[in-house]
This record gives sequence, C-alpha cells and structure tokens, in this order.
Amino acid sequence: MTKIVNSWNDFDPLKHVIVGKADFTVIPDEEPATSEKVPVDSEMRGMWGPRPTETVEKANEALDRLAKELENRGVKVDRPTPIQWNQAMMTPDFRVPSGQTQMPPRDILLTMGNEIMASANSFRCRYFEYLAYWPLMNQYFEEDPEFKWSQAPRPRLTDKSYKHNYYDEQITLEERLERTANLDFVTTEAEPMWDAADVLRLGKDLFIQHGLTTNRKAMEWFKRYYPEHRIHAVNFPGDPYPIHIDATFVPLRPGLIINNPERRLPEEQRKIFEANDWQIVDAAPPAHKEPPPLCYSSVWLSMNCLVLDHKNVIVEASEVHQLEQMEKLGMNPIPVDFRDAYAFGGGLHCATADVYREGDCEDYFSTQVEDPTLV
Ligand code: DAV
Repeated sequence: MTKIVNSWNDFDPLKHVIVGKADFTVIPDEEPATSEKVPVDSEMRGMWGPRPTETVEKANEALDRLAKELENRGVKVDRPTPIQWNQAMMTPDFRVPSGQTQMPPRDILLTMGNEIMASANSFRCRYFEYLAYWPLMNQYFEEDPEFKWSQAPRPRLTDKSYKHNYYDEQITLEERLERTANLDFVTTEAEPMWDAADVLRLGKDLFIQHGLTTNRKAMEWFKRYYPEHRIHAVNFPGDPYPIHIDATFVPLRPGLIINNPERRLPEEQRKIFEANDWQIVDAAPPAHKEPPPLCYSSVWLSMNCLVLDHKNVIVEASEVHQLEQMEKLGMNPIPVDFRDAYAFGGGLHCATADVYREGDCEDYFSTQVEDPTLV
C-alpha cells in the first residue's frame, strides 16, 4: 500500500491532481446565495438551465488539454465521475431545480496533509457536488491506509443562512464596496459555511477569505478542527463580489505572493507577511477587458495560475502580461489554452484539486507579530 494523499500548500512539487469535468453543467436558477453573487449588469442574470452542448465540449477540450500537459510533465491526473445535474434536488430544508457542475474541484475539496475534506458550500445548488468526487475518494481510501476521508459539517442552508433582499435595491458600486469593506455579506452567521477555494494553505498557516461564500463561523470551526494550525481571516475590500481567494492572492513559491492590484490586502493585515520576509507584489493586468460569455468570474482569472513547483507555473495562453510577469519574477511560465473552460467555474487553479505535492507542513511564519487577522 502506498501513500497517495499529501499536500500542505499550492507550490511544492505537484505529483498527483484532480482535474474537473464540464459534463452536464447547469447554470443554476437564482437562489438566496447565488443571486447576490451575479453582478446586476451581468448577462448571467435571469439565465438558467443546462449549458449549450457546444460550450460543454469546448470546455472539456480545454480541461483535457490541461490534463495532457500535466501528464506530459509526469503529474498523475484523476477525473471526477460526472453526475446528471439537470434534475431537481431536495433535502428536508430546501429544494432546488438543479445542481451545478463538477468543474471546479477547488471549490469543493480541501487537501490538508493526508486528509481531503469536502467543504460546506453556501450555494444550495452545490449541496451534492461532492458526490462526483466520491468514487476517487473511495479509491484513495482503499489504496492509501493513511488517507483521511472527511467532510465538514453539512450546512442546512435554510433561509436563516442568508440575508434576504440583500442586494435587491439598486445600489451603486461604491455602496457595494462599502458593504464588503464592512464585512457585510449575503451569508449570515447561522452556521459554518465555506468554499474550499477561499482557503489559502501555507503550511501551518491557513489564510481564509471572509466573503460571500465563507463566513466567520467557518473560521472558528477551522480553529477548533485544526488546533495545530494558525487560522487567519483576511479580506480584500476592493472586491465588490468577494468569492474565492485564488484570483486575488496567489502564492508562487515560499516568500512570494501576487496580489490583485484592485483588491490589495489592507496594510494592517500585511504585518504577518512583512515580519516573515514575504514579498507581496501586484499581479500583472489581465489581457482581456471582459470575461468570456456566461462566466461567473472576473477578468482576474488571469492570475489564477497552477503552480507545479517553485519554478514552473501554468498560465492561460492568452494572458500575455501574466506570462511576462512570471518570467520577471524568476518563474518559468507554461502557457495552456484554457479560456474555453472559464465559464464553467474558473481558471487553471480552480479546475484542479491537490492530491499529492511533495513536501511537509512547514512553518513559514515563525516570527509572530501582533496580527489582526488571527482568529
Ligand atoms: O475574480 O471573479 C474567481 C474565482 C473563481 N473560483 C473572481 C474570482
């Protein structure tokens, strides 16, 4: 029996990864959590139902290209088992007309050492998404005697979990930014809710974005569940729709992070990085003015790269500025044509979940300072 699961960060040498699949992806109907996430001027507003077949095929080609590139570099690639999401789903607490996808595994699976945990997502349409990964989890469980297969407490997602009419009134972008800066989000503190893509793992330290998809109670839950780790609550006030940390604050190697210049980490939250000689640099501007059609994410998927080790990094092929910046930062950028998958839930990092990265749980922040982010 071999060790199959191990990963403590996003930059140690990647050996084994899960790459999502676009089959049966549905644009979900509005629900308390998602309607707040779709910008008012987005063409996604009012749209729901299965995504057009042609776009699914193109997204799958992009995902296959990524898988091939990884395999050519010696990384083992696993794929989820697609589920027919175009069916109504219910629990004792709610009913939704469809599920969503198994494309961004990063939102669902959190790898912590020899453990992979399914998250506690706040969208009702994503409640059963973990099932697409269960065949793989079961296989790792059978093959790796040390693998810890776990699941966060399942949220109930009743109406109590959301603020209602939160964005119903027309408010300006400035007012929206004020709300996010004041940590006023659509999710309430009724129960812990979190997306795995809000959790940035840096060895002993977890930097978790407090935003639309992850609440404060989740941070408290992390603190009790991982007592050996330090939990930091971070937020990026420049983002009017803060979901997921991986188009905002992206580590490339120990000591180096690229930060979205429109969503800078506030000064007081930087202390812990500065005290430990971590450099935070502005990410290069995106090459595109608009995201592709029917895409949930912003143009900043430009910085949603997949780091293979402390030198090599996969970047979307059309993101010329990001490719150039990687070289300037001493990285070796590998372009992969991936834009056709963006609309299905994100970029190269979103599209993957770690199974194995070579390396241990390091303490990168041993110099402790007064740190307002500490939970
Ligand atoms: O900038 O729209 C996208 C992250 C997707 N997982 C953004 C964040």
